Order: sequence, then structure tokens, then C-alpha cells
Amino acid sequence: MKTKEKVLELLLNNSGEYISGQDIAERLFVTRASVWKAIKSLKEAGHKIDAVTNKGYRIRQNIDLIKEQFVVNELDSLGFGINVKVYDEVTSTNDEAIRLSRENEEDYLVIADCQSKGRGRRGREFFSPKGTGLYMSYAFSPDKDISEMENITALSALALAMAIDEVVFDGKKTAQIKWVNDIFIDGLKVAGILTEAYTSMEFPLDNRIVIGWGINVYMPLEGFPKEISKTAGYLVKGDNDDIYDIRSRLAVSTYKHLMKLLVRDSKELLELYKDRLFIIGSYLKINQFGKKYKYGYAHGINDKYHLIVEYDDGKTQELFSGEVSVVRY
Ligand code: BT5
Repeated sequence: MKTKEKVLELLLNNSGEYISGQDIAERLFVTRASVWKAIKSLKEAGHKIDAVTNKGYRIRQNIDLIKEQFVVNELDSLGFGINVKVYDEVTSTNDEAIRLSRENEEDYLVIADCQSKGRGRRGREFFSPKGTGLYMSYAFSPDKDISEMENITALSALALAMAIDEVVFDGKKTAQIKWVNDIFIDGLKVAGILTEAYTSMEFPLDNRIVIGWGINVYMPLEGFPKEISKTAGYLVKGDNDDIYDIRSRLAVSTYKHLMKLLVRDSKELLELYKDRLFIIGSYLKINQFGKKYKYGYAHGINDKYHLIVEYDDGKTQELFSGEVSVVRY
């Protein structure tokens, strides 16, 4: 383990308490100078470490609790009555939201501080550590047929992008969308969305949709796992003491924007979505799960939110799902 990692572990084990630089140095058998260097690099990596003369260092965690009553009150005051449940840990908020929604025959907004089995598309894992992210799912029974709700994933991404700008970036347009379900900032994935539909053969009226948003709000305490350390990012950098309750406010704002988008004109929605897409005109590597990778240019989005691509051989195709990565802008 590097000195930096050992210092982090020591600070985390002493959460909230100050430890002097001398103490850290003695406990880790290193010099004071290397403790100082380690603290500097941990701060640069986004950890919130207070340094106070004569006291030492402490790491700040969990200062931004997700508050159920806050979310309920804010949504109530906006006129959105919805069942809200906040948990410390669940397997997956998508599963919990759909379970509650089916059991009680109502719509639910489920939020968790961490997930033990957070998932992405096609059973992939979604890293959902404690204390630094927002994992939220909205399960509802749609008032139209599920087949007419094709744009729901795109709208959920748009709602989240708008919420991120409102809560974290003072309304400045910052969050971008990578078709179809990822939110990017500065070239890094800060959030992903998983929409699932539950249909019932016996009770067609019991059809439900669940939208799950997974957002890296702060830098994970132990950093990102190696597999995603170069591709994942987070929203709040440095010491933003002046912004508070970010996770709760992000939850409220995302739900609010989704509700507002759902009643807007479809042409307007498409324009808003396109305006956030950063892949149009780029040369892409295209993964249509289960098939060979292909390469081509992204020409645009059609009115069903399908991606129009032109392959190297000149043929064009409209993709309704898949995964793309930018090879050249
Ligand atoms: C997604 O899938 O990005 C959708 C993620 C949805 C998560 C939410 S959290 C609340 C709700 N409950 C759940 O169980 N899920 C939803 P996909 O496009 O398939 O991307 C998955 C890939 O993203 C992984 O294979 C990793 O490469 C990468 N990844 C995993 N965790 C990440 C993270 N925290 N931040 C950035 N990238 C991540």
C-alpha cells in the first residue's frame, strides 16, 4: 500500500476526529514530509481533509445526508405528492421501488445511500458506494401503453442533466448526455440511467416502469475501482461548503424536471435532448450488444430518439439501443 492509501485509511478509521501529522507519521513509520505530501495529493484527488494548526488532520464524510423529510416537503411544496422512501442500503433501488409499487399499487420514489447490487444494463455492475452517491428509482404505472413510452430513458437523462445544472452548477449548462443513457461532464461518466419495464400477463393494468438514476455526487471515499478509474467522474469537487443537502436537492430537482418534461411538447423535448448530446458529428465505436463492433459517424437523432449512424461502407442505420464511445470528435 502506498503512503497516500495508508494515510487515507487512518483518517477514515478516525472519521471526524483530528490526528496530528506527528501521530500519523509515527503510526505509519514515515516522515512528516511524506505525510504532508500524501495529504496534499489526497486533497487534489478530491478528498475533503481539514488541516488545523495544533490539531492535525481530519477527513470529512457523510456531511451531506440524504434527508427523507426534506425530499417529501420540497416535493409537496412543488405540488408533487409521491411516496418517498430513503434507505441506508438496498440491493438495488430499482428492485425496491418496483416491489413497493406493486405491493401497494402506488407510485414510489426510492432513494438509497448505497446499493449492494446496483446494476447497469445487461446485468453489468453499477458501482454504488456509501456516502458519496445518489441512487434513486421512480416506479410508476404509466397512463399509456409501455410501447408508447420509448423516450422515457432519454427524458430521464434530460431531467437529470437539468437537475445537475440547477443544483451543482448554478444553472449553467454543464451536464452532457451520451446517447442514450449516460451523463458526462468533462469527458467523464458521472451518472447512468437504467429504465426497466414490468409487464403482467394476468393484469395488463399492473404494467409498471421503473427509472433508476445512479449519480456519483462526491468522490467515493476509497476512490473508483480500477476498471472505471479513467472513465468515471463525480459532480462536486473541492470544498463546496456553501452548497448543502446536495444529494437531497438533486433528488428533488431530478423528479421535478422529469414531471415537467413529461407534459411538454414532443418536438421541444427532442430539441432539448439534442442540445445536450455531445456525440453528433463524431466518429464512434458502436456496440450493438451481441454483435461485432462497428465504426461510423453519428449523424443525428430521429424523432424516436434513435441514433442515426453512417458506417464506413456508406450505409446508414437508425439504432434504438446500444452503446457508443467516441473515437474522434
Ligand atoms: C448504467 O448502465 O450506467 C446504468 C446505471 C443505473 C444505476 C442506477 S442506480 C439506481 C438504480 N438501481 C440500480 O440497480 N440501477 C439503477 P450501463 O450503461 O450498462 O453502464 C454500466 C457500466 O458503467 C459498467 O460496466 C462500468 O463500466 C461503468 N460504471 C459502473 N459503475 C459506475 C459508476 N459509479 N460511475 C461511472 N461508471 C460506472
